[in-house]
Amino acid sequence: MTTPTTSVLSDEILGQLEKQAIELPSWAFGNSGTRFKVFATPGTPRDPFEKISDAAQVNKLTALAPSVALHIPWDLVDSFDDLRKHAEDNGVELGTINSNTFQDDDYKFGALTHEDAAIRQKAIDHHLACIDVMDATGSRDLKIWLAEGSNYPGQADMRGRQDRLNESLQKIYDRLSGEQRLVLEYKFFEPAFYHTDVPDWGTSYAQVATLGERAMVCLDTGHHAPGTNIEFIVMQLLRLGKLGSFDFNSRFYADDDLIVGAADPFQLFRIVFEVIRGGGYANPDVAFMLDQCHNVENKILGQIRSVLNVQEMTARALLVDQEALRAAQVSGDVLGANAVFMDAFYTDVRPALAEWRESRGLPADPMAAYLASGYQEKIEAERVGGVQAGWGA
Ligand code: PSV
Ligand code: MN
Repeated sequence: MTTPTTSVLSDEILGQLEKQAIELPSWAFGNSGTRFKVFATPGTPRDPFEKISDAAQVNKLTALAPSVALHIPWDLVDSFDDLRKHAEDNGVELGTINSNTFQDDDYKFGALTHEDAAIRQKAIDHHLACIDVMDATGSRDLKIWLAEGSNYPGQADMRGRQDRLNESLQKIYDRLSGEQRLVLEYKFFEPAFYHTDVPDWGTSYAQVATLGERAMVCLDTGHHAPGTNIEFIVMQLLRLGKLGSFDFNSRFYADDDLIVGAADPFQLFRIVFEVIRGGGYANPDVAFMLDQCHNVENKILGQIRSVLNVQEMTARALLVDQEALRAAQVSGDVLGANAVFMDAFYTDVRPALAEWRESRGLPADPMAAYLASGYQEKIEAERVGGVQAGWGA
């Protein structure tokens, strides 16, 4: 086999790749685990400022991750102005604000859908407080994922819950201003196991469609049943103008939150291909975010690996010869069309990307550069004492 060179990626493709921006989740830098055990790791951040510092390392070494998503209340700080300044000093921005109505006893039977108007109002008020945070951080998107549903047939009035959800969302949406948007994430199960109030893209779409133009759908790649054709959903939401954002991650079984592209790189390629095909790539209306946890691997390296995986599959998707593909499709050349698609997928773009990185003053191998940087040793030495941040703190 010959070694690919930069010629594998044309200047036009490199120009497209230069526009790529992937938002990192603050919670990826905290300790996380399963319901069985959360492992502590030396050097784990103890507050949101340290999470931002770690996220900034990923951007410094890859130029791919210019913003960081926050989760409220996990990332509450006394001064969001200070946090914003800390981010800017470190070369990144504060991004999407995620609400959290899944860790409060009042929400056992629902939050925005609850039968009790007082609890619904409490959940609405939490979202309004998140919008206040957005005003301070300059964030554009409010991302809402709801842990609401029921465990047993007959337990809940599913129809009434949809109606209450819509009313609650409208109250939240109406508080947004300027460029701010609401993105509603869906998930087919967990923590409820019989029915979930926003289980699929269709329900999310039905809900946001009535709110207004700046209400969109968030697609978390880990939130579908096995075998779901996720790229079809991507195509449809782009077609409808309602794909607001991605939460990228990988799953083998449930909502595993593993490194994007680790479980099924071909699926990631297919998804990114449809994003490009549908005009969603490097389009500010479609935010690329990660939603991952690193339970056993180094967290900063896990995030570097993740953004590189997205970049590699994007480069491959950009390599698809769209004209040849279209010609094969029109002429009914089934295997020819498939071959055009697979040729791009099987092209190893890694050497070309490494060369390109070096040409831009970035390390050819960001993973190795991180290990050689001394940053990990520094945080392990400095961050002793205090309480390590975790998923949920
Ligand atoms: C829910 O499983 C989810 O995907 C939502 O995006 C939450 O905000 C996030 O995970 C918490 O890790
Ligand atoms: Mn998610």
